[in-house]
Amino acid sequence: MVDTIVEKDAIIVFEAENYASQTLNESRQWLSFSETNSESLSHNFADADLPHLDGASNGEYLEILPDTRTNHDEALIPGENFTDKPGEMAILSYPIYVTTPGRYYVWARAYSTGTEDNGMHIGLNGDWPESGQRLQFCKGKFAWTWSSQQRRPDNHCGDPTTLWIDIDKPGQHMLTVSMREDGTEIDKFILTQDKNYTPVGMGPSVTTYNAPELSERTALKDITHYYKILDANTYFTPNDASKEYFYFDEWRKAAAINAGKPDARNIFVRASYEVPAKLPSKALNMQLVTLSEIDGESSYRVFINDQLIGEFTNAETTIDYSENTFDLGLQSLKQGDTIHVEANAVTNGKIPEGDITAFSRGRWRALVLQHPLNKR
Ligand SMILES: [Ca+2]
Ligand SMILES: [Ca+2]
Ligand SMILES: [Ca+2]
Ligand SMILES: [Ca+2]
Repeated sequence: MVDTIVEKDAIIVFEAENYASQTLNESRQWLSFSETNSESLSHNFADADLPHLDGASNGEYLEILPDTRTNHDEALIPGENFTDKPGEMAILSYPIYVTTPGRYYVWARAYSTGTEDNGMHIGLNGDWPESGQRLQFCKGKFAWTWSSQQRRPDNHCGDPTTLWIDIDKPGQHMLTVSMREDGTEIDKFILTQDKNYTPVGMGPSVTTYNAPELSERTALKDITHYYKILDANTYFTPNDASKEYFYFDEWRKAAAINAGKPDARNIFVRASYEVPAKLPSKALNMQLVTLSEIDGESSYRVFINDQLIGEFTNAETTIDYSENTFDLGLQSLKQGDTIHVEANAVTNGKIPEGDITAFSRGRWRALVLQHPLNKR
């Protein structure tokens, strides 16, 4: 994917070759010439000049071919090798994201080797305003040259910054370029609100935007899909007998047992959730996500009402707080059912702590409800 073109401080800079689409190109096409693609340098279309990669920004540019009118002696065929009508032939489109609306003077960097290969039209959002028509390159033959000059009946070469596009509101716009003369070569564009600005050399760096990397999830990593995540903290409440031992470990995002209290050890501590409303599917798959701990292998029991539906023990681990996902299978739940999750705090005798060894804390993160496989 091509980088997103954006405005930065009232300037928009992009490579001609990074267009998003090309349309109305049945008889003339903008072709890429690229130093990284040697095939692009040999073609069999009518053309009067050699490739001009030397000094091309980004090592690539476009030329509109075939070029069947390279000088005054070759026939001018309107609608084929020339068109004074903007938006009629070989339209390149560039989505640009603008934050500062206003008048943008358009500079293009072109390479011309004659008098019949040095013009194009600029448009915006499907319109081709008079101010964007007939961008003309007179000076700088046989060299990459910037121009913002509009060809006028009384001045064929035009004057600097006489070609512009008015952007009336912030947001996404479509900058367009269409053919005027075949054989025209374009390298790069600059749109600027600064009327006194004149580009030099290859011009400034392109103004593009790359979104920063998204943050990846750190919890429930094995859960590939879900109808609802019943996280321990939001949905589950300890019963009276468990209240004094049960707590939520904010740091590790898990329900836990306060194993610092001797009474809390080696017993099942229960937290419960009552199904408040009708669920969308007759049966949902259930998964319990627990955390392994190095000091003990906690066990878990899950009940729907009085019925035990699953019983698991964390495997021994060397990585503290790594997630385990236990499958409870398809379960039918209805309004008013209560789901109980129980955990215990145990020691495996491996981690000394004072006179005894440390206890695990029966940590678990969530009970996950999933649509059955055929309804994901
Ligand atoms: Ca050529
Ligand atoms: Ca031509
Ligand atoms: Ca040419
Ligand atoms: Ca270029």
